[in-house]
Amino acid sequence: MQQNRVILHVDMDAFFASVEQRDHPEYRGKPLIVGADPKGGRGRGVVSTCSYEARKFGIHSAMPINQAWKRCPRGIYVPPNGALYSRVSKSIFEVFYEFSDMVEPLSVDEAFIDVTGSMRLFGDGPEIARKIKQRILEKEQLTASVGVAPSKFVAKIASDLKKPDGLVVVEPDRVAAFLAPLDIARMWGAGAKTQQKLHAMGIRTFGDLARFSADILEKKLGRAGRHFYRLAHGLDVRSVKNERAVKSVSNEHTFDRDTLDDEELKRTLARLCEKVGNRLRGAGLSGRTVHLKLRFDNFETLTRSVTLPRATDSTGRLTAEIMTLFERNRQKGRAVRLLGVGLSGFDRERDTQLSLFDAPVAARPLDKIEDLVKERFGSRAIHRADSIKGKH
Ligand code: TTP
Ligand code: MG
Repeated sequence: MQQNRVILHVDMDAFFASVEQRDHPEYRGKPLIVGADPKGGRGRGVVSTCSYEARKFGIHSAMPINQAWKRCPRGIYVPPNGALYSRVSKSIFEVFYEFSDMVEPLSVDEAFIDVTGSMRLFGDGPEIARKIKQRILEKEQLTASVGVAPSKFVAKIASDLKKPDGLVVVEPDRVAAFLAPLDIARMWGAGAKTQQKLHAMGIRTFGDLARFSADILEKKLGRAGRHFYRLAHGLDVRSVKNERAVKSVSNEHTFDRDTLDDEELKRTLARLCEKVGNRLRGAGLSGRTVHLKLRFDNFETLTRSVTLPRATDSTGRLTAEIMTLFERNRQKGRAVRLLGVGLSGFDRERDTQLSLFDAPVAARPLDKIEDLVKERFGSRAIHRADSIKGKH
């Protein structure tokens, strides 16, 4: 039996609208609509989001702005300020990473966080959820709602139940009881048609669904039926996918024990660069911005980057840049918990640029040989001298 995971789902409350209300006290307590210009009821765009005060009028995300206007002409209408929300989003995600390495972003204001490995340091799931809420409030003066559960599916449902500023904890032995009364509309991946079918079978809640066997559900609903069966019984085993940014290639290593050992640190960095370089070339990508992540034993985390004049996919170049960043930012005498290496700023024109201006891969024989050997024998088959014990 797999060990129970403890997964948090964090979702900011009325995100864009809350940021605006924070920065403009005159908007607080009022129906605030962030979105397209309503143009006195003739606007053609949509609502991005609105404050909870505006939701009382039936306004919601993606509603045509002229409909919102009809429902609440006296509301305050403001255009979205994307750059501002991105900054706040980044700051919130930094809070998540203070508590765990395993963070899966779902959108600008929402993520799964697997905290199973963080409990020794920070307390149990509910305790970490409270700390994250508190940190976000102190740092950004914003509220978040959190669900704590043994699976992603249940955590996501839980975070939504007591919005705003909610915290809902579902213990592993309470999953079935928690789901039973909930509307089947909350089922993941069940569109309008599937819901009609479920209703036709007399299924309105998760409890109703749980009374059917997997075989019958599969017969009636196809493969989705078996999937629904698993979800309704709390058997969601999908793990939190640790991916920091969609547009970067990166790799991290958490040491079994925090380390001060110079040789071990540099060897690990070299190996991470090797992996990243390998993946870059495998995906046909080259990038300009090199990132180093350095987490100390108390979870304090530094991220440092350098942008190169030209894009690269060379392991050698990446390693040289990373070693410079590391030397500049390490704090001698402080033990390291985690190291990460990444590359972003991908060059879209790469194909043409490569053939015209850049050295083709074959001109860097070391990279080429490494890739070929790995392709053939697996990633452990070959390592550069600087990532093998005994150098440095
Ligand atoms: P959500 O988390 O879906 O909504 P929310 O944070 O505004 O409200 P809730 O308290 O219910 O979580 O989306 C996050 C942000 O993404 C939201 O503030 C605005 C933006 N967004 C859009 O621009 N268009 C959309 O259709 C949706 C759903 C969200
Ligand atoms: Mg939200």
